[in-house]
Amino acid sequence: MGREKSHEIFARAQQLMPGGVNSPARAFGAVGGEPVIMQRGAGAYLYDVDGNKYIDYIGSWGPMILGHAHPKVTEAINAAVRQGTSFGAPTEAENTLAELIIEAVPSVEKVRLVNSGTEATMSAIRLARGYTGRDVIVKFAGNYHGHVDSLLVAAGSAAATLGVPNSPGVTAGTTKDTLVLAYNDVPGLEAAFAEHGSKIAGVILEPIVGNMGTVVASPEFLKALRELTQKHGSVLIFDEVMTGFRVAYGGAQSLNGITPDLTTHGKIVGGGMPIGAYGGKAEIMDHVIPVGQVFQAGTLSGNPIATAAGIATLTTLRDEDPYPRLEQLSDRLARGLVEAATAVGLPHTLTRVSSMLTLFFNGEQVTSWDSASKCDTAKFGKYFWGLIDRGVYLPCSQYEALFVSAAHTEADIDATVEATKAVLAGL
Ligand code: KE4
Repeated sequence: MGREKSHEIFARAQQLMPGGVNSPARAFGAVGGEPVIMQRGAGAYLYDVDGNKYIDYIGSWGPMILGHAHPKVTEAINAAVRQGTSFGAPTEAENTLAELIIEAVPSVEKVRLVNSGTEATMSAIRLARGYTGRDVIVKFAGNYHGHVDSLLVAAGSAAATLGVPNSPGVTAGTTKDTLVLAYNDVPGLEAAFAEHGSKIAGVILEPIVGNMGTVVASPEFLKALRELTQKHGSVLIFDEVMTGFRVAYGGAQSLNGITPDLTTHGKIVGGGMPIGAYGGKAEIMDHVIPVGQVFQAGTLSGNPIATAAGIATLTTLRDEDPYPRLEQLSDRLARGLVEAATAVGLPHTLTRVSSMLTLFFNGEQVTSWDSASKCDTAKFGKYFWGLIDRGVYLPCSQYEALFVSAAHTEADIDATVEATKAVLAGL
């Protein structure tokens, strides 16, 4: 499997862009080697510039639940682009996409479209602060919400868990009001609210985490989150940028039965085009400018091309309901991966919710960053490259979720399992 052209293009890319990429997630930093330059996608497959074909399980980090270049999405984009690409004025398509999100997610009564998941979470925490008049935001280790300054924090001194910046350029002032707690840790959450409750504007979490690998919030944790935020008048924010329309049409909240105050979306709602959204109770959302005072704006927010792609994607998901098939395919894949790992005695666990899943190179159940951080990431890197060389393209980090699309087939799944068996046998 030659990748000469890829190597050439990447060498040039490194002279033009930091690390040769426009997002570090694609830089293969966690697995070594250099990224593969892709030429095109079709259904469940990606094709690189050297003509190699891959069964794709990244799906653009989540958006491509229908598969690449789905005809309905492509047609919608083509039709929209002929009308012009952006007007900077309201369009009816924004109503249509907003209605689809509101219909799908009962806790969302009003929604604001933005251009990325980061913008959605940044705006949601600003809204929580503006609505409550408080400063403190709680987040959880191992949860990622985009590159929002105040959320780029590591846990500070164990006691206070006050956030200290984990990126140069983020000031101590920006993160001093961010509390970082352990995911699935109910006593820790209770202690934080006992000490800071009246100052906590909001709590943001991935209700099913994708960013430390797939990790599920326990029912006790979710119940405590809802009760404590309710009791202290804090805003509960579900970051469903990844899980929204992924794990179910109604997202994680439709599975766990917890009603958040605000929800953020991204990825699938744009069908591969740049879109994010934040929404929730009208009473909170009406604090957003121009109705309220909380400022947020965006030149291309709700633009005609992105909304066309999002509308086509969500209506196809709603009308064709691929979720039972995604469950079947993903269960087949999960069983095969576990069988392959067990056959070679590899310490592993696997967590799956619908079509997002992670095979952890770790014999301990992963429930928080503490357990996730014990994974054998070096061995994962070898597994990753072994699969690449056999035409299977996984997320390039142990701390990501793998995604199955409606375009995958049983044959793709079985080929992936066979490749896994071959690679693990050689590790
Ligand atoms: P974006 O700004 O990348 O559209 O969304 C940020 C974001 C917010 N919330 C959650 C739960 C997310 O997973 C993300 C982005 N996810 C990563 C991959 N896990 C995006 C990959 C990348 O940064 O290139």
